[in-house]
Amino acid sequence: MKFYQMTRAVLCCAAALVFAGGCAPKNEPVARGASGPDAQAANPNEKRYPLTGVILAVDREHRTLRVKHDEIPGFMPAMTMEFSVSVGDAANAKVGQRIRAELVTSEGGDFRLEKIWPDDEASRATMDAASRALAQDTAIRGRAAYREVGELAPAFALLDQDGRVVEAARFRGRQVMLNFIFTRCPVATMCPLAVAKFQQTQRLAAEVGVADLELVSISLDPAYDTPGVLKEYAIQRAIDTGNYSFLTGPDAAIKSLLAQFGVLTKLEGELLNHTLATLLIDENGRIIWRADGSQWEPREFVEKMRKPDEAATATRGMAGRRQSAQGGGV
Ligand SMILES: [Cu+2]
Repeated sequence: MKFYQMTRAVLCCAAALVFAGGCAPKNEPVARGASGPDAQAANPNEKRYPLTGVILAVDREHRTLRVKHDEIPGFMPAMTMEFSVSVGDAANAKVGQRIRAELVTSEGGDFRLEKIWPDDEASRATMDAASRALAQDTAIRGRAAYREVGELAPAFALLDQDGRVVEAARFRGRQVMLNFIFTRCPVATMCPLAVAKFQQTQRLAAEVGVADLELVSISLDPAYDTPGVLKEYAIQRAIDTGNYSFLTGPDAAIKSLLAQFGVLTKLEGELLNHTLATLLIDENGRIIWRADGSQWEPREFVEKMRKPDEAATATRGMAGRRQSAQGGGV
């Protein structure tokens, strides 16, 4: 397979990464469920229109939103309507929130919204600025865009599974475990396994008393993985999102992050092939460990995390040194 050979060649000289295999069986079309976007796009009775508007009411039980939408050129004038949405989008919807989405109409007269993104001025400005800075930084770093262990992790501003803007700075003072996944990944040993291992790590870390851990999975398929899609993914897997966030955002930002974190993706027809990397970032934002491929163990990461007793020892040690330094000075 060409991509495999190419990645091996690139990786051999760039870094000792291990290509973990494609995200779909070779030479076989990806089976998409009836709810997959391609199945929807292929449905001749459905039409799609870009829509912007403001949420006026949320009915979580019936999964509907009342939205005051702007004019949809060539289809309908501005008006207030009710739309059905997914479980994740219903859970995330907030009254007064401005959104952009795709309006899907079917022959039965059903109006549904998909690909819902928060579209308020403030979040957009924060994410666009961060995305531009990140793209510029990646371009300037050029071939050195890939950040080695020991370097600082790049800054970013993305949206989490609740549709909230999350900036990298929020994780300062916390230990962060980070990877890239996508919700439609059809290969059990790739993204689904990576997420399951993050959950195991989350439990194991809590058991040994690591209280400042944040787990972060960034989508490498932002065209499909909206906050609502990530929300549903987390709900379906009963993920404790107290300290495990799923992030998505502007395509340009994701591309830069993939380059800087050394993860390769390639769309081959319907298949999104990608490598896997798992990173541990310390309280100061420095990358202290990475594992390439899918063979890492939760235990090896938890061993590398700073434990509360170590933190106390380090503080005591520092205090001790300070005292003796002061003593020496007097
Ligand atoms: Cu995958």
